[in-house]
Amino acid sequence: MTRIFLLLAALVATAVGAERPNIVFIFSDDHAEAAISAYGSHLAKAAATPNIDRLAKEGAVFENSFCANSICGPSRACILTGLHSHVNGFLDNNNSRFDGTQTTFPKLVQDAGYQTAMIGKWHLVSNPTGFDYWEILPGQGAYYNPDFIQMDNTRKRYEGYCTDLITDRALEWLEKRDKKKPFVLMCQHKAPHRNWSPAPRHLTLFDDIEMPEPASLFDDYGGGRSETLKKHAMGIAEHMYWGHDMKFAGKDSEFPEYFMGGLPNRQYLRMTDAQKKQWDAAYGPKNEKLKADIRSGKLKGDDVTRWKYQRYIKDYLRTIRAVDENVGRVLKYLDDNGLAQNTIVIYSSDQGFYLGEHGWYDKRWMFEESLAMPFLIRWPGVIPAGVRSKTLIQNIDYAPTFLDIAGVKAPSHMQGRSLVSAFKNPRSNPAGWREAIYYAYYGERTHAVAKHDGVRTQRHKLMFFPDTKEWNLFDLEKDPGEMKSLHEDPAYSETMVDMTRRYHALRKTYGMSSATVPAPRLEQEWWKKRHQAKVKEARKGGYDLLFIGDSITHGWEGKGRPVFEHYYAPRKTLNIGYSGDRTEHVLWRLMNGELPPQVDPKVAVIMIGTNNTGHRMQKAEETATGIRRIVDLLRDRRPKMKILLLGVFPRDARPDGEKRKLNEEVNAIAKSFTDGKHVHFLDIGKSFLGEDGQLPKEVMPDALHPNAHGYQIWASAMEEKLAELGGWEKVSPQAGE
Ligand SMILES: [Ca+2]
Repeated sequence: MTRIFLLLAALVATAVGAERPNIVFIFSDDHAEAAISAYGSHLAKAAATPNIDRLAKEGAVFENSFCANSICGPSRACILTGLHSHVNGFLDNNNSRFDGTQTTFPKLVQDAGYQTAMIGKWHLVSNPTGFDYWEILPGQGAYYNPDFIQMDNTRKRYEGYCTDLITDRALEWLEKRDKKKPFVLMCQHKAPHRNWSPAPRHLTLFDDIEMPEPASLFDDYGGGRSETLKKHAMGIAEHMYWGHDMKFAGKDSEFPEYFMGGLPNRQYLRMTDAQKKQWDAAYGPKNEKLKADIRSGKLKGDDVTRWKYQRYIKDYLRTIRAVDENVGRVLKYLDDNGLAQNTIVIYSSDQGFYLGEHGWYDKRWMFEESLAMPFLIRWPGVIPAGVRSKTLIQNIDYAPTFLDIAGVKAPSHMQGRSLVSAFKNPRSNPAGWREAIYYAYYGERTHAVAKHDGVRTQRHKLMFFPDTKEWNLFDLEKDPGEMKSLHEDPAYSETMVDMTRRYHALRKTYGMSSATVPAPRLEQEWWKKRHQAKVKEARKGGYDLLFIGDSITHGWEGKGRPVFEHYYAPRKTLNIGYSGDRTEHVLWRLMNGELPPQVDPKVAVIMIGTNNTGHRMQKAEETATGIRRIVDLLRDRRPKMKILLLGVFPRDARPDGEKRKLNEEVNAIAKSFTDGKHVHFLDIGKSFLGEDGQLPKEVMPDALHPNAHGYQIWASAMEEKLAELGGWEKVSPQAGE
């Protein structure tokens, strides 16, 4: 009796006493681990980061922390969703727009009673969702006197330096928040992103010292590494702008053999007169000296590259000095307001950056410098102070982690894992932890880095470049600088086999295939126009039924129109079938405007896959994975909607036709996607066939597309199920059919 009472009392005490912790997530842009002294590097001594290091002293540093796709927008999308880029839809910074209607961790913690705020660099094109308060930089934002987009979509310009201002806004929100609720604050800096413009107070910092150079500043890209490396456009020697990057006046390069012209320093153009004066006083004499030295022949060739490296690295580290000072301000606020004990503080950055390694600036490659994301965390009472972890963690883990901390069960579709067990015992891997991470970069115009993907274990890294069909293998223990690929080295043949197996296994685990990477067909004018028209039509809303598919569904607007008018027009139907589309195109459309909040039908009918298999580009299993992704996407965006998934219609006139068999294989897999409640599978293929199994010309003249009669067969065959799912009265065929 007493024992039970004590137990109950203890439980009550725990429930009352265990206030859920707050989370302050301080995030920067392009901050390489080598530029954080807690990580230790050739720069650690010259450019210390004492405030960020405080997190390491009072908490943990994760030494094997990686991104899933090394660019700004995509990394942020991975963090919000817990999903790899091909699943959350934000693949690159050129063509992507974040689909804010999908499930994200801020929405879920908000539902669980947390206050959420997002302040600073967002960079996901669409406005934030899931935040009680947000104030964001437009796109990349500006270092000097930046504009912030407000929640009412107006813009407000603040005078001052961006890193200071973002912290000001964050501290002001902390001050004004509802103090009875736990919170998640995302304080996201622009710095140290290009063009590395220092704060006025740091303009001459490091003027008296030389920064150490990385060993591979003059890399020749040999050693069996991919031939695509040589084609980069991110070299310190070749690709630095005179104005924008190197901070000379004007846009035209005085020494075009060394500096690119064409882009002025746009930050300078934003400055006040006082700011310009300080800037000119700092850069003017240094710039004049460089000009004189090149003119006199004192400085030439590789020595100019060395000078450019110094200019670049010092500016980069100067912007980090401001970040570090502002991390200190946030930590002080938490100390001064009694919040330090129950607030988890994380410092991270969207990906790493090349600080001259391989002769580069920028990111994107799967090499260590840009694959790595700094991750330092302080969680008093949970994470032991001063530990270093080797556990392989990735940005897809953050969402499940934050949910775990907030006491919310992570949705099963999230691909990352909660790091809480890794936090509690940072010295060893949690039981059953991953042995490798998967990475994919999709290729962009910017900086000419080839598309590639790969896997990394504690010791090895395998990369694949699909355009040149090259593999690269690295032994990170023996060759941490990744200067030599071992993919053809006989001593590594077993490692190669093992890593290739891991590569294929992880691609399968994450549902990565040609059928699941969202892809538009915007280069085709008719497709682009149809998409624009459908987005407009979708926004009108008020639909009870949604058709999703390819040319066969598209045909409801052609040969199927009379049948459509009879059955579906009265049910307020939106048809988003597109001739020639494969699953990957449908995925892109659904995440890019064809499923706005106004489209909330009772039922969606999906019939897709013919072109995946028909063009013989994809195997049945791959096609099915693409169909699965469409179903999962709809389940996530419209949890109440019923889905009628139709088996892919038969192709080929003869029953033993190859395409016919392939579609049957797809259907055998797709059948298992049903959950009996929201997702229903129906294979009406047989309705089109003659008794001998042949596909009659009177139904599908080209053995692929139904004619008017064929559409009647389709409507009749699914009417009973459709009426049941939509709660509609069953429609009978028109007289004569
Ligand atoms: Ca970035």
